Amino acid sequence: MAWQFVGEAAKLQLGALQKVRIIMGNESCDLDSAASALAYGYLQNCMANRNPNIGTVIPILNIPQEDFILKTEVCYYLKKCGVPLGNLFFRDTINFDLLMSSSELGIVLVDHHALSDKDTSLKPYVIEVIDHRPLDPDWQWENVKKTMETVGSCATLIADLLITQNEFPVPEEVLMLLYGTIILDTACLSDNPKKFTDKDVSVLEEMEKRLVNKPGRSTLYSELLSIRCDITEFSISQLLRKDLKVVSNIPVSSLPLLVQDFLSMSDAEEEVERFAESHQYKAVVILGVSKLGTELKREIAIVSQERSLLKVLTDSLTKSKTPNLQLQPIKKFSDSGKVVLFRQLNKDASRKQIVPLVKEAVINYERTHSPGCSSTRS
Ligand SMILES: [Mn+2]
Repeated sequence: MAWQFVGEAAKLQLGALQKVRIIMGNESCDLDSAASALAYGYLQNCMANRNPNIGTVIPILNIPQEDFILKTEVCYYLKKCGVPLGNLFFRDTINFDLLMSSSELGIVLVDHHALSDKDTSLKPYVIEVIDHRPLDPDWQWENVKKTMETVGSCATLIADLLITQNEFPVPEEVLMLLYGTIILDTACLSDNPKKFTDKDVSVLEEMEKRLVNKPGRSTLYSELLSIRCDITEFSISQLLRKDLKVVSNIPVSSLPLLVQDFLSMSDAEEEVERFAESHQYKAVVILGVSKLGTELKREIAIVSQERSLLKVLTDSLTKSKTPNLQLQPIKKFSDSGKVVLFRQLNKDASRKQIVPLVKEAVINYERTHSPGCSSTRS
């Protein structure tokens, strides 16, 4: 039972622990972050059983608990690999302030190494970093134990640490958890675009030698991929939250379906407005992608009650030259006047390119519309 320590940690009274070691992935809580935290937690817990200096090992998922259900492939695959989902700690169910004041706290960052603004208070407690991104010059982590190598998946680095040690057994369920993660992160070692390195391949092959019940690579990949895209059970607001980036207080939500189809769901427009109201967003930008076979289609909608903001955002996206999104209006979709919808003919432009355009538009808008702003300028 590799995950027994997860269940045991759930029963403990956190404020009463002398030493605690938290293993934490990044805020997207994708499969890589979740699997890396759990698998490294397993190894650390084995070490802690011999070395009491490590303390109680607790892997946490770095999202609010209510958002866990949105990470369909993470829920599914953790469960499949035997992780007791009901015993997991999440970002809002672990009390860092309590741990900082009552215990000797050590934090291991996996699958990221740059802390977000809200996490900077954790910095003095970080004792180890394991990441597969290139080193961020602002986050050098001097005097902290570092395992950093640019590979396809952080799970590759964790698996490497596990299979190159022989002090502790590596259970099948721990290997499987990492194995599926590497398959998903590297798109099953696909060449277009190439998301893997020689190290991902050699680690994967070594794992295959050890796995007793291994599914075929491509079978496992399509299984995980189809579950990641399975949105049938979601409400409108869950869909909007599933893959969300908020920039200048405007949410830019990515959906795995065309925006037309999304907005055709019953009460979708009202639900989007309710979502905006409840978070005090003045507008919502929705990006839809659908892939049928090899054909990729993209659409963008902007929803806002504020006509002037709607216009500023629309102008910014339609008039952008870098990149030129090649937006083509889709005939009036709603009579409310609060929604504009476009087909995006430039298929290469993704949210990464669109977010800066939204940000710039909002800054311009606020400069001209926020009361008192122009009068305070000298
Ligand atoms: Mn990763």
